[in-house]
Amino acid sequence: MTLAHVDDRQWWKEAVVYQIYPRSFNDTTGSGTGDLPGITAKLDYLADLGVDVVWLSPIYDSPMRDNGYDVRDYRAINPLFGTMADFDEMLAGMHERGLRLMMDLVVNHTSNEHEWFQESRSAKDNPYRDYYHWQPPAADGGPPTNWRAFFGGSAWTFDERTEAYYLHLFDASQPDLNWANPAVRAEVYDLMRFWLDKGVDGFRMDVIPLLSKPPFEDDPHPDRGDLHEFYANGPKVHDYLREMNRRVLADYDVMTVGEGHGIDPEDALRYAGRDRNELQSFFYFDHVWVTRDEDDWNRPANWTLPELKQAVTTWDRAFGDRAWPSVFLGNHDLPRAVSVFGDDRPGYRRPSAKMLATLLLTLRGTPYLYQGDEIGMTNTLFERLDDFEDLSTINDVHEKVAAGMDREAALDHHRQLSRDHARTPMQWTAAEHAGFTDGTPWLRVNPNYDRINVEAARDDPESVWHYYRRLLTLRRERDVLVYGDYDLVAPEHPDVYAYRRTLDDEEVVIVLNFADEEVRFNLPGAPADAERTRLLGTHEGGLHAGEAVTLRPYEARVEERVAEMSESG
Ligand code: TEU
Repeated sequence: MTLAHVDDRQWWKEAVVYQIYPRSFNDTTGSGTGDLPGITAKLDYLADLGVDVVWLSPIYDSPMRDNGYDVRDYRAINPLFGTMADFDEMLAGMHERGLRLMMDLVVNHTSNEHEWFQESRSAKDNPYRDYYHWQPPAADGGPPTNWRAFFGGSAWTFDERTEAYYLHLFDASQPDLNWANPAVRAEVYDLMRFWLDKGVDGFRMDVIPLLSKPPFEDDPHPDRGDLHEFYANGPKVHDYLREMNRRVLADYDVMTVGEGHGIDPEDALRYAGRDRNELQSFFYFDHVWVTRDEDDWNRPANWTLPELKQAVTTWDRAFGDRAWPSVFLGNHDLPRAVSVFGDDRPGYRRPSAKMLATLLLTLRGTPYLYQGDEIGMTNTLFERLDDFEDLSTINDVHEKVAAGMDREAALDHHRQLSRDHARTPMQWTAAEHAGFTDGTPWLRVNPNYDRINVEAARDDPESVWHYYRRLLTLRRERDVLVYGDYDLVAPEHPDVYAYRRTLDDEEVVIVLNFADEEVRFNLPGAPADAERTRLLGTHEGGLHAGEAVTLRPYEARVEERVAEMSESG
């Protein structure tokens, strides 16, 4: 099955991506906000870690209501982050070190402070009017449809100036662009070329399934939990992406990945299938949904390992040799991976963070590693609503309280899974504010920075950081870890996630213990006399074929079957 991919080697299939959330990465000015020179100063760090590509969350000029996912000017650098000269220097520094840069393309919506929107709202006959979705009030003067916004409330906001409603699937400060207007599409293609011509190497495309809207009619199921099913995959979205590919992407050797909920595997193949000429890859979120209430993304759910395995495996199979997967466990919208999928209690944090690193870097697909996960950064403590910065968290608490939920209960959801957990400043050292800033950080540093920081991790050969580095080296050396088939073993096992990666006569077995206790595990289907050598693991000792083995809490093992006539012996 994978042969098609081996025959179609691509740098972006072999790459490991590191996501930087610029506001929280490294501050060089004492403003309390990370900046581009701060990233440039850490390029040696990234090269030393061994990643290949940086995905930079938005750095464009923005009022920062949604931390840059509300763009005011697509061709200007947010002054909080620096200047265009800083950007050019950062990009040159990346390329000098063999690193590539993916920008975040946020073009489903702009900020309401974008010039296009300012023009658009000013008069009904303004040339920019159709850059956005305007609708007259319903007969009762209310919003044109019952659509709800992802960040709470109606998806329509009334603008008195022209007595009309505009559409915003996210916050009211993020009006949706009207992709049905060819002038809008031309603007987007132009701004993409602007960045590509500067030398950027790709785009992560924000909420791409939402570009084309369904007809402006009532959602028949307004109370359903996941709104995406109604808004995503609109009638023209594939026409737009094919046009974007033809008019822009086809001219550059770049990496593209689509982001967004509300897609099933068949939809994903429409966006990222090899023969589709749209995007190269797509993120899936089903493994994250496993940890959430199916009717409320902002509510944690009890989950089991077989469900997680099934989500990942279903998507791997669906992509097959028809599309290339992208995998992640954390990003800027999620709580910390070790706190969700692992165990952040003292004594368990380190092995479980390494175990998750093993999963991320040995699944099939391009791995996306989120800043701080390489040192096992954890969720932090948020007590009061005032401790949060994220607008989606704050809006959700308000909405739940207004709907009658106990305030503490509403807050508790976000104490577990607010987006702010991922956004606390990067922990570089044990110095004040974790060495992130000399000023006052925009969001409080996690108090565990005195123990969990890059400096301490680099000094300790047993750290999560060194383990990541070894894994990254291993992945670079082994085609089987990139292009090999993935086959799940023991799908129903409640504690162990085990799978094989195979390519021609190479076979690597990955065994991960997700339990906080010892587990006996017998690798099914392993011939009793097959020999295995250990490539990497969280603990000492090797798994012997056909033999039950005792896995220690959160133990991970990566082992290779030694072929009989193996040249390497
Ligand atoms: O997120 C899109 C998205 O899928 C949201 O539903 C997201 O999961 C949200 O965090 C739920 O609370 C993208 C960006 O990654 C996010 O940071 C932006 O806020 C959002 O789009 C709007 O641009």
